[in-house]
Amino acid sequence: MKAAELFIRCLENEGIKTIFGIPGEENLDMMDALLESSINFVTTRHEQGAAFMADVYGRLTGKAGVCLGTLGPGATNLITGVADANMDRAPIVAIAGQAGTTRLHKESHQVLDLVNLFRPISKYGVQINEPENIPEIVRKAFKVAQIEKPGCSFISFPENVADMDISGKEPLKVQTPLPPIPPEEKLEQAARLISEARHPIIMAGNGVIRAGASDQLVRFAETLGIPVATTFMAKGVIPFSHELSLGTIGLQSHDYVSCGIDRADVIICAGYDIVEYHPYLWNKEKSLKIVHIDSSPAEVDEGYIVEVGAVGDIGAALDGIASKTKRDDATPFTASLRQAIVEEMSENSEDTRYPVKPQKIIWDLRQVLKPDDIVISDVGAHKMWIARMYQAERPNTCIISNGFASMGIAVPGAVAAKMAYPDKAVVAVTGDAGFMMNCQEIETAMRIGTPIVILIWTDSEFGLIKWKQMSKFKRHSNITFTNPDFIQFAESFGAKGYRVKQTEDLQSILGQAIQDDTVVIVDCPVDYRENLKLTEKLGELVCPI
Ligand SMILES: Cc1ncc(C[n+]2csc(CCOP(=O)(O)OP(=O)(O)O)c2C)c(N)n1
Ligand SMILES: [Mg+2]
Repeated sequence: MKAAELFIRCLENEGIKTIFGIPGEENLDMMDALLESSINFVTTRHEQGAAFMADVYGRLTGKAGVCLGTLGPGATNLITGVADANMDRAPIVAIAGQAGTTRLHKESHQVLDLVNLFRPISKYGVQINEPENIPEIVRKAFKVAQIEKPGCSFISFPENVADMDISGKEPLKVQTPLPPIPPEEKLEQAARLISEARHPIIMAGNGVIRAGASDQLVRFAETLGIPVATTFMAKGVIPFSHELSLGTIGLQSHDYVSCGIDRADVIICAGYDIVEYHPYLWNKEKSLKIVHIDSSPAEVDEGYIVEVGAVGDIGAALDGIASKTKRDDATPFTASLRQAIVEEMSENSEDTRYPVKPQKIIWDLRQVLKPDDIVISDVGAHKMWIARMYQAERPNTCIISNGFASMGIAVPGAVAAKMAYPDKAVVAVTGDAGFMMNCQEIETAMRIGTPIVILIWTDSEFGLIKWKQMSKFKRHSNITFTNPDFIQFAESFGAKGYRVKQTEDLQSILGQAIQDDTVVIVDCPVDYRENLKLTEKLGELVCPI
């Protein structure tokens, strides 16, 4: 068989059902070999869309999402989505065609050193120079991408190698290594520290979701009566409705949930990545005692000096520590704080002023979605509001990019989420600027039949940047633009569009959009005067505990 066929067989062997991408001249053999395979190729309208689809697919399923582009510009177009996946710890395998090995040593049409280009944004990167290495390369790429901490593997596939014949080679057996159980001694040390703590608190990160250890986390918190704050990327790891939940932490401002950390003496960081929330923002005095429970040793940071580290299987660590800890007083110290947080959530639930307040949009969205439905946020002011106020009840139901935090993830991400979970309603929540960065994927969604709702918070501005400029300089610069008519835009793709003309209609429009069972844009004018009001409110916050 041809090397390209062996390559596709190896992808099938990894359980790959879908590849997102755009064909090119230098991957002709791969595209042709796909015709004989069980793998579905989703042709996107931009390689960035393909990379974001693979990113969200990987994040939701734990299996590497696969994206493909051609050499040169096809590969560079993949980069933003790949970097996003790599920094958000989503498993992804990115594949690019490459020129033949006979012209890689010199100036040559569309040729870039792709392995080097992808190096800072991948865990493993390699060029296939010999067909016989394909089974090892593909196996290694998937293994490295999927093991903790997950990220990107990049494969460059020169066209002359793809066209070569190869015989006697088979895909390698897929093996998934299990994380080791952390040493008993470390669990005991952690238990001792927590037993002696007056006000311990948990900060849970995305690692807990990746480890499938949300139940263990909740059990740990309940057994020991310890409140839980989650990072943006860990939303839903404990249901917001749980009395021990303090909601989400990660805003730069001192938020309600920060009051809990201020009062804590020991912080139990489980599956937490500092990429999400700088320790200097929550451990200014460097006085908190840190218990680090994670799949790998802690990053070095002067604000994150670990007292006890339990490295390995997160669920086993949580169970082990809980069984060894004795707390004399297991009443959570944060009851009044939780009450203030819960009350704030519904403060604007009846507010019908127009344009719609961020808090009200989120409230209404929560009302129409079931606990297992999925929201994918884009990046902007709307993301801050969603992180703060969207009440997630289950892990992986509110997807936020908070490592690389690239605009443009929501629309392609929603397409991938709908492919992964066809029975769940999927809503992309996006700013008007981020929407326009990957709106071309509406065509992909219509063509492949993935019904999604795209809820645009329209302000004709880079809302988040205006918020920051106003906070810092009390004036703003270069943040305004105009939008197309989003309704006509949707209709031009054969999709549907609704404009929210009065706040009273929002909830029924959202409900209808989900029912419509096609791609639907909901254009919702937003009142971002609330942004600076929130900054002022949090600036004057008197902690309720
Ligand atoms: C690709 C990319 N470019 C620029 C930024 C910096 N940035 C973060 S938020 C933002 C504005 C987002 O505007 P919009 O999508 O309208 O959302 P809004 O803040 O108005 O809710 C910008 C420019 C980014 N995160 N990603
Ligand atoms: Mg905007």
